Amino acid sequence: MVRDVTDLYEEFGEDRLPPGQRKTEAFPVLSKSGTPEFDPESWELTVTGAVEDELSFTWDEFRDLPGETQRQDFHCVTGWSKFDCEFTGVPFPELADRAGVREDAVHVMFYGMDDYTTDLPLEDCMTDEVLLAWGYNGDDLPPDHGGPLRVVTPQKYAYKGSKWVTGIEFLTEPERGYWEKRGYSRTADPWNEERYS
Ligand SMILES: Nc1nc2c(c(=O)[nH]1)N[C@H]1C(S)=C(S)[C@@H](COP(=O)(O)O)O[C@H]1N2
Ligand SMILES: [Mo]
Repeated sequence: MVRDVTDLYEEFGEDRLPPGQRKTEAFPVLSKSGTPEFDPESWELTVTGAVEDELSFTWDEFRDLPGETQRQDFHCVTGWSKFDCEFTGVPFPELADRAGVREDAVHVMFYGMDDYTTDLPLEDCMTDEVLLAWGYNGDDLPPDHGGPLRVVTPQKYAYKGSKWVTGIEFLTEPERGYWEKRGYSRTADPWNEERYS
């Protein structure tokens, strides 16, 4: 079963294609550095910080979590948008609920295996469309696109979705991630063209 969430733009703007974006059929790869190696034996995802119970998952444990498939759009801040991507994975709130988010948590930092980081306000993450995705169009998520596991954020520019994610940290104060330190927006709403801060 595929849940179509491509209408979520209606919450944010008039048009499915955000202003200043071009639609592409390709799926370009955008990485700040190379594609890291994945070893299913040593891979670990940790959920830490302002939570009741810090969590860690092996690859097998993570794959046993209940997942879902969603049809989503993908908007890169450099100006391309790809419609109708089918991602399979675990909704962020499912993971947050398992850890038990503390009341003083306000922000989230995601960590990728390539030393990427990106941050979002907690409330922007607590929506089912933010997926920790291992599947793409019925297959495993390709390594260049963040496999084995990435975050996707269809309501934000795609730099908010860390590829090769292995860490999620709940923060009591906002902090800036890799692109956010370099001038990109902390909130990154494509319909409001929040590209830079
Ligand atoms: N770990 C990591 N995640 C990342 C990036 C990166 O360089 N490293 N690039 C970001 C940017 S700018 C975009 S547009 C998307 C690109 O995803 P894609 O390569 O699958 O198109 O991943 C985002 N997540
Ligand atoms: Mo991007």
